[in-house]
Amino acid sequence: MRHRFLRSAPLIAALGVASTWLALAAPAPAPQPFGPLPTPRQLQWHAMEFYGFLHFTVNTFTDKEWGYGDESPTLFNPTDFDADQIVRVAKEAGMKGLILTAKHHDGFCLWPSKFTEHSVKNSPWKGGKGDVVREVSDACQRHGIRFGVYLSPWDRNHKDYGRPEYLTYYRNQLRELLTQYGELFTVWFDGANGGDGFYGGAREKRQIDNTTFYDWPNTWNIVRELQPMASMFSDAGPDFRWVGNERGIAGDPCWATLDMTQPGRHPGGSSNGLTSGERPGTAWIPAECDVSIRPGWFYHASEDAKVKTPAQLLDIYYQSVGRGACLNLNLPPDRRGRIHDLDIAALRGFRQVLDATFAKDLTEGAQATASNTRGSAKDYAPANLIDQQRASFWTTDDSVHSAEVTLQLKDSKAFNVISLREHLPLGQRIEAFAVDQWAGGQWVECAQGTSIGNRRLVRLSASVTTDRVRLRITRASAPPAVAEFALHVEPR
Ligand code: FUL
Repeated sequence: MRHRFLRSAPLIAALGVASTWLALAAPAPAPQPFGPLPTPRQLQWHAMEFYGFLHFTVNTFTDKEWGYGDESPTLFNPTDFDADQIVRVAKEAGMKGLILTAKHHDGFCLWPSKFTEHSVKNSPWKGGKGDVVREVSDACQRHGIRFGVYLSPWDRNHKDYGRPEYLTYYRNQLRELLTQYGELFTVWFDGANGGDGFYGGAREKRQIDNTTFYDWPNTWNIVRELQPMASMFSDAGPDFRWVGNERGIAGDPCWATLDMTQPGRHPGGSSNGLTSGERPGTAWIPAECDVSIRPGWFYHASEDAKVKTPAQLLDIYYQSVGRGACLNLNLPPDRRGRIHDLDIAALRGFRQVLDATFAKDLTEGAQATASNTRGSAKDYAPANLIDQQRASFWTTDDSVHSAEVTLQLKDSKAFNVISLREHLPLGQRIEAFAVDQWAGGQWVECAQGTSIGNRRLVRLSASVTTDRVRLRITRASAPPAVAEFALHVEPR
């Protein structure tokens, strides 16, 4: 309103030159947001892009993926546990945070919970005085990465699992984790549920109705109250969703929104539609791609030869982060309580290529021009696409939904990776885009795609050499708002 007021011509005339200057400098109003929008906590999560999982429990010592719940706590005895080593490895790989399985389906707690004896306090490790959650959260803080927890809803050890009393137990444990280990960036609620287990000695099958048993809305309220900036994961949100597979691969397209009125959706769950999301949707619930660096989530010596190669990890990165999702890559600590050398070597190879690729943006020093720019050219100028600032963006007048930006590069450059980002606070607006190169006196298309969202990486099969590139927004539901158009070289 204030801007419109300053723009009113008779008033400006009456106020004289100084006000005219003010009117010219006043920013043009931003476009209206479109569709469901991310919250500040989700924006923080998006900005992380790449973080890790740590699967560690009695399974590490029994060589299992799912413990039955009858494992003795004495089995948990890492010989050389080193949280600093684990966190350093994750940080050097470029991870911005780590999520620890504080309790997996077997029910064994990696912290000395007051509410059970089935924990590290009855393990020989550190004479029962150890606390893995404490050590990993402290190490994350020391090394400047974020920390989050996984607390399995399904508990094959607890006698009350399947009964209302279990919910009290689960929430008590959640409160311990939410209050004793500093600021959490996420609480990760696994969707695997019910079946046979130890259950306090009953050794039986217990089925639950996962649409009602956990009363998720009230459990989520506890997280909101105690850790308001923690983003919560479950199959269908509330803050970010499962991508529908454990291979680390997002759909193409991968929309950041879901339609929560679809049949089969319920708090904490969903049966379909998670891989690509839905557009325009009713809620901002972007995808996380979770995958292990090895076939299993827990360490098994038998999988030492099956650690994913740097090339496989890169493929995953481009198909997760590069499709607007976050990548949650699992690193399983071994029986020493450290990340194995083979995993470290793979991560190093992967990181080296990413660093070499993204260290330099070839659009530096380019001249950007647009077919349309909203309001004063300065506020929403196409130059904002190449200023390396996430907060600034190029956008168009309200009536313009398809538009293009041309970059005249400083000189001829060869590139094979294109990076695009939308300005997320205004919602996911773009539905299709294309990129052209200037070749032999004409524009030649070199890439096209659909969803952009937090990030779209286009990996070209062959490198393109040109001094002029063009981004065309070919379909959008609102004036496009683009924060980044960058060009990189992946060494191959
Ligand atoms: C699944 C679990 O059953 C696996 O053990 C693992 O924790 C994976 C991340 O989620 O649902």
